[in-house]
Amino acid sequence: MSNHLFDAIRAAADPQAPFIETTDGRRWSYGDMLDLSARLAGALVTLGVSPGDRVAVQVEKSPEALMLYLACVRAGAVYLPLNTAYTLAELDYFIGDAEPRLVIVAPKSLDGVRAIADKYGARVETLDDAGGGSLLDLAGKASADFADIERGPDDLAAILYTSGTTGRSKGAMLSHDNLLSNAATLRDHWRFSSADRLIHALPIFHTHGLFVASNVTLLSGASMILLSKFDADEALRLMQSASVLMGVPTFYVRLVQHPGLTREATAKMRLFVSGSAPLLAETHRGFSEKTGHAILERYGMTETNMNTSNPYEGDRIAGTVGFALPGVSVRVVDADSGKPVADGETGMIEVKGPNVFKGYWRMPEKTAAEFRADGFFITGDLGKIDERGYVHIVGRGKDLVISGGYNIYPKEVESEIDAMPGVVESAVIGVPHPDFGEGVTAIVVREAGSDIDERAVLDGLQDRLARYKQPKRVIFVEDLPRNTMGKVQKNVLRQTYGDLYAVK
Ligand code: MCA
Ligand code: AMP
Repeated sequence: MSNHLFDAIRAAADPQAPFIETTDGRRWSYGDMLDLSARLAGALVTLGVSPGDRVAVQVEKSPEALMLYLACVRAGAVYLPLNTAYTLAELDYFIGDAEPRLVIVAPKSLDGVRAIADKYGARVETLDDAGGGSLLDLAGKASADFADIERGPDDLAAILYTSGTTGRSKGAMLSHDNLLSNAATLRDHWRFSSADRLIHALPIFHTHGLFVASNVTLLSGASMILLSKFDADEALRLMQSASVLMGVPTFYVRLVQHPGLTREATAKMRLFVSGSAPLLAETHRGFSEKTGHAILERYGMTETNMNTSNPYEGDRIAGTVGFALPGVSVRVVDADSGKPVADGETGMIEVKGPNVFKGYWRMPEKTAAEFRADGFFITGDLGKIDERGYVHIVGRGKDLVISGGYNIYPKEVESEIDAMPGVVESAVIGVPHPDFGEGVTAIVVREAGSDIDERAVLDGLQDRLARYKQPKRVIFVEDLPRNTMGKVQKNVLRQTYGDLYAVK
């Protein structure tokens, strides 16, 4: 039987070749990958997972967690990874909306998550980051021969939630071919081969660490060193035996500040990729001055996988995200009329190609609203294409903050703050931050007589929102600036508080 994505992964897998190494010295070959993903797929089927069922996963990063993703692909399930920072309040929404058959959690979260899963009729099993948990116990009893479930190019492989500008998060439905076509394109574009060794320091619940980093490695038969999280000392040490690093701009900001970043330290590396948020030109230049390497910046979205990339050979220009990837069409249009703007002019970036998702889970109207009649997806990013064809992202048409590569939708944070006693209203903005790129910042108007302060606002958010969404600062004002239409002028606030996090 054919399984569109896994057949390609299997074809690239030499059972003897190394696949994953962890920093504590554990190793998995491609043969181990085939074996464990088969056993886990068998365990999923035993637990009642049928083709098309969602399997929600909130576990710490580990080789077994990656194998679980592959097991879902093999079992024809829809993998639904969840940020480990999400609170129970946030999980309740995802589980209620996606209605997974099965939820896999870290043992420490079992009690809290079980109460939610019970409510929505989902079963719960555990997986820890040290090779234990009830799911692995079951996998241990399953066969290493698993007949992969038939899946075609358009069948769903994953749903990744991406926060909406209004209302709740939307589940982006990604098909087998969305993932496979993009990973194959990136493998070729970035010249990946089985000789590569990736420093994998990104989380594996988002597109960057899960699909870009892992699928590209798998399709090349390359290997990776799996770090539980990014650490500049560790990354520099590993550069002696690795060839590629993929990271968000914060990785590179921290590396540039590190005294150990030198030409010698990076001499064995072939490629440094950055994405998920804008890489400052000064970081690009600083890195290049210290190492001689030009960071390769690319641009993507959960809904579209990767759209553009700076060239492998040719100029990697700071402040640009390069050219449309082969097979992907990128255009810049006037946001209102939908008509293409002249070269060099700013407009809405739209994309079309095999990389673009199948729509938002159970939200046909929202899906329809984000596509043009000719099939182009409206990204919400503002950009321009220069005379050499390089795409520049110059802003966002959507109210979004990106902090350390994580997206935060201000509306979600504002709704939580506005619901607190003593608050009239709030505006949440992103302000330049030396480490995270943008720092989430709340500007709050209190009710007359209320003594609510910064601490109280932050404490109130503790169990409601993941830590990275919580404001780094809360500032109180008499009134929010508004335009004549009564709309809050966030640009004025961003200007007023622009140097809040500036290093003095
Ligand atoms: C951690 N904290 C954060 C963030 N990460 N706050 C804001 N933004 C963040 N991103 C909090 C911690 O909870 C902690 O809070 C404090 O900040 C300092 O933590 P620290 O130890 O410095 O953080 P870290 O563990 O080193 O993490 C920073 C990080 C990490 C390495 C940048 O956030 C990260 O790996 N980000 C990558 C995100 C990513 O993969 N994005 C791709 C999305 P306290 O001390 O108060 O408890 S996919 C995507 O966007 C598209 C498709 C694309 O194009 O790729
Ligand atoms: P996500 O919803 O997590 O997939 O984030 C996608 C968003 O991240 C895009 O719509 C962009 O706003 C932003 N993004 C990703 N890569 C880049 C980049 N290289 N430069 C600027 N913004 C980026």
